[in-house]
Amino acid sequence: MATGTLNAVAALRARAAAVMPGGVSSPVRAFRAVGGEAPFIVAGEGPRVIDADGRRYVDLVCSWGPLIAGHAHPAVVAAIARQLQRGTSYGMPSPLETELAEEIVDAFPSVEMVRFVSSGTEATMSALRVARAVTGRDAILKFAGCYHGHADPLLAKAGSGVATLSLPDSAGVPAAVARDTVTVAYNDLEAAARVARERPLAAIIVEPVAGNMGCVPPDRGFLEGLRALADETGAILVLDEVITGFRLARGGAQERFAVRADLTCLGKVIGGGLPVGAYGGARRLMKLVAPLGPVYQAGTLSGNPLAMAAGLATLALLDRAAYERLDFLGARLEDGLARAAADAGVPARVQRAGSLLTLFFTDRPVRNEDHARSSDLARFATFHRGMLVRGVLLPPSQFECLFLSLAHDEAVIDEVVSAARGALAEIAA
Ligand code: HOZ
Repeated sequence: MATGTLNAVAALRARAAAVMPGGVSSPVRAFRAVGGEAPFIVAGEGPRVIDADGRRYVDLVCSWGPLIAGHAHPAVVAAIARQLQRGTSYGMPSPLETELAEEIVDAFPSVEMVRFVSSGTEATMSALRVARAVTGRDAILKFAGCYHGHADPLLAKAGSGVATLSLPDSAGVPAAVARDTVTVAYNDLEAAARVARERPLAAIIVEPVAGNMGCVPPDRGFLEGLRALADETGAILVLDEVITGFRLARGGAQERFAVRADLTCLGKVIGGGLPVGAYGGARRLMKLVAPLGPVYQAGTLSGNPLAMAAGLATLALLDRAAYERLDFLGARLEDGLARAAADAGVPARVQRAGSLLTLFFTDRPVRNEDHARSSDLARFATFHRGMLVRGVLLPPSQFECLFLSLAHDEAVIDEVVSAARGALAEIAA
């Protein structure tokens, strides 16, 4: 693909739009919520991406979370290259799967056995199947604004792209399937308790830190309350740690908030930038999965050796110092953005958990999807465009998190804050 030619991006965009809906492989990438045009990326280097016109951006998307080591980290590239020489897929067990499963079991005390799949969507969909099999119940409880992938039962009030495009839910979901999904507001433990006591639930599924309505941490006691509710009612507590797993801490949100899932869903970081997902839990639950038990689930590329190699190389970088560093960088960015907004006189609120954060254009705490939706979306769009022209690529939606990586350093964070000062000054004017 020719790069460096002025307007290469515009030509690529037109070609893509002719053959792919919206010209993209995932809806938020079409920039519909922020206006302007999505850059076409041809390379990533550490904390930056480069588009087909040769423009460089500080990348705060980080592939929506997997790139905790940054783009093309030498250790990850070397691990993939080594594996590449040995083949790309076997469709048979390989030792790398066991190694990665052992890392996960070691990091998550609630997980004794793991099944690898190819995406977070598959992980949550399969975890629900296990929950339904073990409880013999159909209904599930989810929280508005939490996104658990695009399986039919999980698209109700699904946050992420569904919220970004202002869709109520998705078309094409059978009414019979939708009936079994009950939704209440995130952080509303009372509403969750009411539902769980009224209706036998197979599962309560939640993002322990919501990352798909922007960054919304759990209120104190929310996760512990859900744990107690699941124990009381016999529902399976599914923690969707696709974003938080190995990002907030090695043991994810479960380590950070001292809460235990029955089933844990993982993805993103454990694949080091290659497609992967996983679900796991106690042996008594996971032994229901075929071939040990009657819950069927399979995949040609599941446990793919390239993804396993990239995941293992990434996890090898994530020691205590790495998490301290990510937290430090997150705090620096939080502080810088909050000060920049205050200095510009623009009402804004930065919410953060470790290295994921969101700048909401609102002056009140964002505790749930309604709060997130009531922030000033037009202002966010202006801010997004202002950052892009200043060389900073933000997720193109108020309802997604910024992600930092170990490749972002103090100088890069300061560059982002300085761009934000410019973009916010424009908004204030
Ligand atoms: N909506 C997902 C992130 N929360 C995926 C976005 C994408 O890959 O485009």
